[in-house]
Amino acid sequence: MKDVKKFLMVLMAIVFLCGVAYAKDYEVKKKAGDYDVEIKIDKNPPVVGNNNVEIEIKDASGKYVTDAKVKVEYSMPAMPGMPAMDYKTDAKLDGDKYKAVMDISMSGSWNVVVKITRGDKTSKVKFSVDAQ
Ligand SMILES: [Cu+2]
Repeated sequence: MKDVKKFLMVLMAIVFLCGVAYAKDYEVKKKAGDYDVEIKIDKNPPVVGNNNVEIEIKDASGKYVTDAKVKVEYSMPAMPGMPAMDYKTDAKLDGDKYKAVMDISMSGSWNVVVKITRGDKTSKVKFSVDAQ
């Protein structure tokens, strides 16, 4: 009986810890040209529907970049019975970070490109998400 109790407590602890880890934002940290870019999506994994995206861009000296034009492009290649899907949205500056909403129309693998334009130079961060 004691062992069962212990087992249940351990099980609950594991479930709780997994829940905490699961609830965390989906995060991507990458370098794009001279920038350190950190992207957070408020759903992990990203979902069909609206996903809030927060983009933090720092220059080589660690300062926030707040004068860039930031775009989020997300696409899914064509598959049987489905044409290619391509979406674009502008991320808007909010404080030190850029914010956008990705409205994902179907589950599966999506390619995401964050384009950062400053002057005549564009840097890109590419990653993919598996929307549920
Ligand atoms: Cu598809």
